[in-house]
Amino acid sequence: MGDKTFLFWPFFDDHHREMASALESWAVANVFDESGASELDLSRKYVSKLGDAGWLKYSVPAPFGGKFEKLDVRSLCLTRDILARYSGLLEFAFAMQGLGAGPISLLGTEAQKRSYLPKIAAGEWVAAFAMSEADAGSDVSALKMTAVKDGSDYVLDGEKTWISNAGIADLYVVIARTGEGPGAKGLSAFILTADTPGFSVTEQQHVIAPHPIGSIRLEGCRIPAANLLTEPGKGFKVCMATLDVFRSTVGAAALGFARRALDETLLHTSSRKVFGQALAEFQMTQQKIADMATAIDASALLVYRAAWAKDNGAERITREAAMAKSYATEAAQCVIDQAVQLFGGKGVLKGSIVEHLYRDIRPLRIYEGATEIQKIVISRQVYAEAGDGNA
Ligand code: COS
Repeated sequence: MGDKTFLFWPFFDDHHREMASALESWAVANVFDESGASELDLSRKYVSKLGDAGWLKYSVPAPFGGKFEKLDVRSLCLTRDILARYSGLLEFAFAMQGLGAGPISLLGTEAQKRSYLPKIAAGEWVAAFAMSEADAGSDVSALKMTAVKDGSDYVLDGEKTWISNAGIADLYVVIARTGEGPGAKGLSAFILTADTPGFSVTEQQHVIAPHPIGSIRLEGCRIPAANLLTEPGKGFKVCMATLDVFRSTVGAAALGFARRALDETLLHTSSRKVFGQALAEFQMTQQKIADMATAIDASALLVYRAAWAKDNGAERITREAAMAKSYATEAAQCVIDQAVQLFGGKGVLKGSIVEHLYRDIRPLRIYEGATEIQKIVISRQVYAEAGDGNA
């Protein structure tokens, strides 16, 4: 990693700095040669590797195989920031364990946590968060999957799509309609294991930054009511509370991609000669580098501000997380685009690092709440805080 000065900002403690240094050395030594292997295989192997090395302990709370009493959002962000510099797939494997386990970590009962979290922290089980449907991506309140109470069970029917880890996950947190009220007020969250009769993976989707993602079908999936997370009708709040935590970590992953792009660009522009001098000597290059570095620091300030606020007891970080996610992902796209520009032809050569980063960053502006949704969230919060009736 190039610039490490941000680790001395007041957001961090000594244990964060120690973890960052150890993780970086581990990442350098443990990234696979990913060429030719399937993203499903690679992700499964990365989850095991991360589990064996103890890095997934950051994804769950301490009494259940984790590192800290409650999730430490700064550690989650730092981990994504660092892993993203070395492999988008490795970073993804780490992130999805946290997101899939997140609703259980944040809102599960003692028994639910005890049953599932240790296996996720050890990398023995792969986790997934199943919320989106074909007609319910940004508008969560429109989702159609049903869960009907039948004695001491619930029976789930419907389809989900754009589910990360579909095909390799052992456990899915599924959001379904239980009908306590209209729209967002009639949803509930359930824990469903992939061996439940009636569960199937119907499609693997192929995206520009390859990772395991696909569609699942639930046909008469019967699960015990003990697998309900919190109360019936609270499913929307489960989603929003989980996303509040993990959206800032998406910003952190974007930051990692942008940092790698800047580091690569510094090396390239220092050695590449045009018109008799290094690219770095042109003021037009220097302006681009200055903009890239400033965008990275501004993103880091927003990401780690959100994480620090949550770790320091904020009940909700809706506004801070939405700012961190939208700003850092959009900024990283611009940083990487400038890197491609400065690499010239090499920047668009398939397999080059900046070409990979150019594809890696794009989905982050969409998943876990597109930039446009984050802007709605931010403006509502700003109006609400100003006491304006428009919120
Ligand atoms: N934490 C806790 N509760 C929250 C919350 C949060 N961050 N955000 C909203 N809520 C609560 C609200 O307080 C409200 O509760 P009451 O009815 O008790 O007042 C309820 O949830 C409904 O909130 P709201 O009216 O704001 O819901 P909307 O349907 O208008 O949806 C958006 C708001 C668009 C912001 C939401 O649907 C969203 O984030 N969509 C994007 C989803 C997404 O990330 N999709 C990609 C999936 S990839 S994993």
